[in-house]
Amino acid sequence: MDTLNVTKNTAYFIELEEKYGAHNYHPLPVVLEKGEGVFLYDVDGKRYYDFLSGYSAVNQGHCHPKIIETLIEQSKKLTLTSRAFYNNRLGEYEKFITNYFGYDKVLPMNTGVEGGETAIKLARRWAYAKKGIEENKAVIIFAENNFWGRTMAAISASTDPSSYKGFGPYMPGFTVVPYNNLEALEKALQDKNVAAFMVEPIQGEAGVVVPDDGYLKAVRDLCTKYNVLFIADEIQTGLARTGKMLACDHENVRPDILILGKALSGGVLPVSAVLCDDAIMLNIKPGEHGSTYGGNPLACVVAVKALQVLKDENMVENAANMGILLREELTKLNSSFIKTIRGKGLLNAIVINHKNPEAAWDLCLELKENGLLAKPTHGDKIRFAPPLIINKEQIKESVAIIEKSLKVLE
Ligand code: PXG
Repeated sequence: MDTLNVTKNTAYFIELEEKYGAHNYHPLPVVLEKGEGVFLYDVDGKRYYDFLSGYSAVNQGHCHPKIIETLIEQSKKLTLTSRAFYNNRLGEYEKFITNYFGYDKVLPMNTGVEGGETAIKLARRWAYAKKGIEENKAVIIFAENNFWGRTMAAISASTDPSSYKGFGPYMPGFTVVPYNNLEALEKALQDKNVAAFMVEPIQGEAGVVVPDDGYLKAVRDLCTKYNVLFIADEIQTGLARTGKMLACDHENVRPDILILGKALSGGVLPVSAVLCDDAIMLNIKPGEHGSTYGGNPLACVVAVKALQVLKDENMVENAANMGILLREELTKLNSSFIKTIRGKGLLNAIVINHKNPEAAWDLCLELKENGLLAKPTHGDKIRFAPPLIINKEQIKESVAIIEKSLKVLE
């Protein structure tokens, strides 16, 4: 149905994916072939504002020239050695990123979900080696509606049936408390076997759910009080996305374990990182964790450049300012079809108010027609998260596209 309105060229590529690829996604019917800054271009040359940014992997903008230049230079020299040997890029990257975020050590991985897995292994090991929890008894607490990927551990922590249903049995030792609920968290922390609480400072995939002011600070205090590790999943919220370098910076809290991914490479290759201090990190010994590609020299130089670019181009400040403007302009539309506008910095979502449950999808199709790409999440929510280099005029033009597109819901 969705492909009725597309060109022959577009239909060709969609049909290829349908025929030869697993059906584990339901993309919008647009086939992209080029990205530049805040824009994407389809195979017919049509230009779009990218309001998804690869789920916040492309904070620095598509094909950022400095990141790409770094990628090309290093890729001519050395790309992968494995961790069986040292390479001349890893140590420099480790020094750079630990200084950047203020932790003793980093453990490099690739995808975000591997970062989450790594954080949990670190927490369990710390619980046995340092906290004195009996072997195999450690408990990790998660928040309801968390999303941190698709591995068996990640779906075992999930409360979303479309993530976990039909894939059991699940990982033991996980419990879930409601998000943004300190009472429930404190109750769960009474269990002496709790090793860690792993939480997104703003829940991304759940629909950009922003907790009450003071939540993160209180989580920090509770974790300290009960000698439990605070693991912040900043894979989507981190790296300037919310108008601070980390979303935890909004409340000046420092997690015990920080997980980064996505924009750590500016959308160029999968690079994730887990940061913590020695008392936690050094419990894992040689041979006990790792990854073939983790810490490869290409990823290392790309990550350094991706982090430098965030600072050099003032993306924290721009995300904060453009986020305020975006929410103001959306509010001014005063549309009866928008129930809620929420977010921080350039991590935003609207909740659609419409009797048709397909309304958010229909609106995204219309946005695409009018030159803006966004994707619904959980039915009625649409994330608005452009690259952090977007400017005032571009925000205004984007909101004009949104205003025009909303008419499709009348
Ligand atoms: N943590 C958070 C907060 C995330 O949003 C992950 C971990 C996992 O990252 P990787 O790199 O393993 O996907 C995410 C991922 C998708 C999709 O279809 C992914 C995310 C959000 C929406 C869709 O892969 N975020």
